[in-house]
Amino acid sequence: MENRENRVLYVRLPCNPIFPIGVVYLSDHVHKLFPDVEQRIFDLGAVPPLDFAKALDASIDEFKPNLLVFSWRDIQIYAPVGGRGGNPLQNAFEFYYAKNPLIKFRGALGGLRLAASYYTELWRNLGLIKRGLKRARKYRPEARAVVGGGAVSVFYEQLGRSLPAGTVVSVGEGEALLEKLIKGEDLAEERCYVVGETVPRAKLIHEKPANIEKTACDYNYIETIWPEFSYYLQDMDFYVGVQTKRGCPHNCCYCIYTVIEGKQVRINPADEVVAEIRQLYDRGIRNFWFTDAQFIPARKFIDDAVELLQKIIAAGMDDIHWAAYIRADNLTPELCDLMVKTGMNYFEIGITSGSQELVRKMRMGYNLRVVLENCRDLKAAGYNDVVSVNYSFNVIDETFETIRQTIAYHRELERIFGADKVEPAIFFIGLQPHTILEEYAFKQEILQPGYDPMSLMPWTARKLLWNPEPLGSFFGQICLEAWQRNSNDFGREVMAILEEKLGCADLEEALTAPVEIKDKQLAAVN
Ligand code: B12
Ligand code: SF4
Repeated sequence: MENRENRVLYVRLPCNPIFPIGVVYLSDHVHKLFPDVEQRIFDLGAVPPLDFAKALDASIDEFKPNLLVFSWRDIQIYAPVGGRGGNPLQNAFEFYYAKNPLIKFRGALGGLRLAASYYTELWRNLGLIKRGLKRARKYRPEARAVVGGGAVSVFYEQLGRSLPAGTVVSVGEGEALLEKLIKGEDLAEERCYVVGETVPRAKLIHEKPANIEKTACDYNYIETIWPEFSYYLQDMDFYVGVQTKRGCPHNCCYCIYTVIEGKQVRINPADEVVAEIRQLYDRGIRNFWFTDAQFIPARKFIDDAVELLQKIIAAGMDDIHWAAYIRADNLTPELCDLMVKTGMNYFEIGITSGSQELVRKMRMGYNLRVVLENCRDLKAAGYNDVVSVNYSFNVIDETFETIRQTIAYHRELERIFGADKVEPAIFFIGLQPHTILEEYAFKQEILQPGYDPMSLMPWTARKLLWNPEPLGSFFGQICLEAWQRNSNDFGREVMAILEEKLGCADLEEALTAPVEIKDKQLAAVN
């Protein structure tokens, strides 16, 4: 491909209105390397569903790209919240666990509706990719499609089967791959494969991402190639994504971020991050989501977080708010103070369990006692906003005792922040490929290698929505009761019912893990 001829169209596939930071960064990177390449961003997240095909056609007819960069953010929908096809967790649990046949039937119907909407979205997105490519080839017969993004990174092996031959399927960050595509270079070394030509290498997802130092995104340029940019500027409650680092060094058994982004943490220079925030700030944005897998992945990155927050203050942006995933074991009083001063007004901590013993078995590397101490520091620094605490019950070796410990832990967090400020987000793990938990499921013969991780067929979905017996049905009943009592406050209801039924442990018990790990199975998997 001659540079001069390249016209790159970025199509963000339909998605809830989350800022399409992935394509923004990719196009910024390409522009910095190849200023002559014509680019355009087309965001289907800002288009009503009935108009998807028409709008895509129009965009291709107008721009006539020879390279179509499709960005697909999310596919998996298990969550305790209302998804696009209803509340997936509730439907599944009603179907699996309800004793009342009417509720079971409602769950089955809900599940069917959900499966229908899931498969419709899947096929619709695949259809949009095919349609776009075909249309572009009317103008540029050599036009090529490349697909990537969070969803593709997780399901790259499965998605390739349904894409047109010649499509490049990308895993993880796309900057280096696009560079090579534009230069017309060989892709063999990149984290990708070409449908119909190459097959994904074994362990492709475990390969390290390219080490590219990120500079501030140039929004002056972005707004010239993205006519709908203003859509995201209108709603002032919107949290616009800004990345401050990539990678996570941890090994949490169910998590794939650490594989997608790699274990090596790469810090985006603080001055560049601030310069990027400044450009958005000058356009009226006041809410930012630091899209890092973890904002403070380990203690050695505390200084980087401090530097960034100090520079935000020095830049005089004192009326912003920000949110992020925070490993609260990596805070210091100074950092807490800066977090409050710079306007952090929401954060999520994914401790998964309040039992130190289980946290250790899940290989999460958290010291729960330290988390509590740091939360006290954060409160003392003046943090008065909401913290969402992600719990996933029944991942491995859960017992009534460890549940009681989780309740004790949660109540302590409530004592620190105030019960109204601590939101228990009850997730059940959606099992993902390439995780330690998947290997564990193979070893335990819960899943067979070759299963389809994207299947929503009830017999597979029941295993992928991780809630194994013997406690599976117990949790099923608890959740059903919680939805019945108050589905708008599901997490708190679950905690209340568990406490009514099982009581609450002594906090000290929760914080102390027995030295001897009885069950080393999960640890042995890795
Ligand atoms: C931050 C984050 C959030 C934040 C977003 C905040 C915000 N305002 O932006 C919050 C908490 C809101 C969130 C919510 C959800 N998230 Co989320 N989130 C993430 C996370 C940690 C980072 C995403 C991100 O912005 N990264 C930074 C940008 C720059 O990277 P990027 O967009 O991925 O783009 C890069 C690459 O993907 C690639 N790329 C992107 N497009 C393309 C295209 C091509 C052709 C190529 C070559 C490359 C390429 O290059 C880009 C630049 O390097 C990822 C996990 C991860 N570590 O990636 C999950 C992730 C994207 N989320 C996921 C999910 C499922 C969700 C939810 C749907 C969960 C739920 N069930 O409720 C919700 C709802 C989202 C929605 N659409 O409504 C999944 C999606 C995959 C899947 N399993 O289906 C991920 C991958 C996590 C996971 N492993 O499960 N999320
Ligand atoms: S700390 Fe968070 S991002 Fe890192 S491996 Fe664990 S769950 Fe994943």
